[in-house]
This record gives sequence, structure tokens and C-alpha cells, in this order.
Amino acid sequence: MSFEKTPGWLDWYAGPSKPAFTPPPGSVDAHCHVFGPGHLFPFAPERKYTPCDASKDQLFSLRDHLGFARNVIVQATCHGADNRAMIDALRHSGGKARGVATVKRSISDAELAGMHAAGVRGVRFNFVRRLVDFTPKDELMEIASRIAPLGWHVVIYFEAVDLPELMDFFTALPTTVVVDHMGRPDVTKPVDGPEFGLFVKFMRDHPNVWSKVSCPERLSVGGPKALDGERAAYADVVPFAKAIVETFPDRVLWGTDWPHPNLKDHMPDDGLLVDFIPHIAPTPQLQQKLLVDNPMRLYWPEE
Ligand code: 0GY
Repeated sequence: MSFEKTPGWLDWYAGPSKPAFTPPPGSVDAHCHVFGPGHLFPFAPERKYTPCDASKDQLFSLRDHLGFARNVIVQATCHGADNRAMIDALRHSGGKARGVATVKRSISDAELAGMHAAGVRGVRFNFVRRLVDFTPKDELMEIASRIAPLGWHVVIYFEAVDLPELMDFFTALPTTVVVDHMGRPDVTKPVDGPEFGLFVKFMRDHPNVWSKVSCPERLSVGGPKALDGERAAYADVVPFAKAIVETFPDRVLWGTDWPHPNLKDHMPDDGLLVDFIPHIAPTPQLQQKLLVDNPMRLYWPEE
């Protein structure tokens, strides 16, 4: 089957630079996706966008180029609840990838066990309306209670303005809860203002809540232009991500978000994204936790 990309679609950046920052040995890219390829793994009929292809082999070669050891592959909404492309990538990773799936209430225990054997360790609940039609909360809660005994966690994706309304649901989840992209703060608002303050309080009051300090390219208003003459791109996102890393050093993860779905104005150089890391995790100790210790505890606890 061949697919036509959404008009204006930006393809991932071929030939990313070599980062100046060297990630510590064993570093994990804890948020990335595979798309198709569409002729092998067709995109879902209910998808809200049609991307370019982004295969497992292309992902693994980016991993090696950037100096990372492992990936956590998050099911992308363009594949709906058909997890075959993601699971195929896990199975061909030689144990170097774990997955986060999208599942429906109708999934059987045998299917969940099969996913676990392939390396899935979480499910993703998405509350971003441009990406999905919402699943009722009682259905999501039922899924959460089914995956909890497997030791899996729930990944949540939402926009900052929606946190107050979603808070009761999030705080009732029975598992570790991992927030995508710091709950998408509006970085034109103050880092110590009420909106981001609510997110910090959410993490402070609930020790089961973790955050990915990812996606500066998606959150930034200033964009990739370096402000200090170095490679400090996306400078307006630094105070937000650094605050979360320094306040909750044992509950943060980092990921590239390759192949960067739905970006409208530019496609990031993934090497530049890696060079964002020392700006938000300035010490070797923080880098070790963010890139190795935390993701290993969550995704490879047996190692
Ligand atoms: C991300 C962000 C986005 C898309 C998805 O699964 C997805 O389609 O997560 C987005 O458009 O903000 O984390 O990849």
C-alpha cells in the first residue's frame, strides 16, 4: 500500500551533525518512534496525519551516530492501536529497545503477555485532540488496572492548559506515570508562574510521576538559533527543563522524539538536540541519572 504524506509534512533530517556532547556509556533515547514503512506496516485508518516513512534501521543507525546505546520506542498515533511496526522494531533490536504501546480495552491477556515478551513496558494515553479521538476515561482506567500487574507504566501526553481538568484522572492512576515533554508548557509564560507551577506541584505531590524533558524543538518559540554563540539552541526551553531535572533528578527521562512528527516550521538536527542535554543537566551526575540510571530502572530493571 502506498501513502501520500500530509501536505506540508516535514521529513526527518538526514545527515544530522555529530554532537559535541558525549552521552555517558549506556545512554537511552527514551522517546522516539518508527513510522511504517507504510508498505510493510500500513498507517491506521483513523490517523490524523500521514507521515514519511521512518524505519527501525534508520532509527538504530541514528542511535549509533548520536552515541546512544538503547531506545524506548513509543507507539505513534499514525499507527493507532496497531503496534506491529513498533513491536517489529523491538524484536530486531537485539534487546536494545523497549516499547510503549497503544492498546484498546478489548486486548486479551495473551496479547499483553506477547507484548511483554517483545519488550513493551508501558501504554500511552493521549489527550492531545489534534492527534486522537479521545478514549473514555473509564476505559483508560480499566487498561491501567490490567497493565499494572505486569509492572508496566502509563505514559500521558497532554497540553499544559488541560492539566487542571485531567489532574483527578492522572492522580488516580495505579502505576508509575510518565509525562511526555513536561506536559507541553507554554514557554512564553514564566517558569515560576502558576501554569508551570501546577506541573511542578503535580510531580512534587505524586512521587510516582516522572517527566520526559524532551522536545525543546516543539516547545520553543525562539527556535534553534544559538543565543550564546555556541550550540545552545532552543534557549527559551532551558529554564523549564533544567528546573525539572534539578528538582526531580531521579524521575526524568530524555529522548530525541525522532522522527519528529507534525513539526511545522523546521526539522531539528538531532545532533543539536543532543547538545541541548548539558544545558538542562549540567553535571555528570545529573546526566548519568537522566540518560542511564533512570531509564534503565524503568525499562531494564533486571540489568
Ligand atoms: C510526539 C509528539 C507528537 C505526536 C505524537 O504519536 C504521535 O503522533 O506523539 C505531536 O504531534 O506533538 O511525542 O511525537
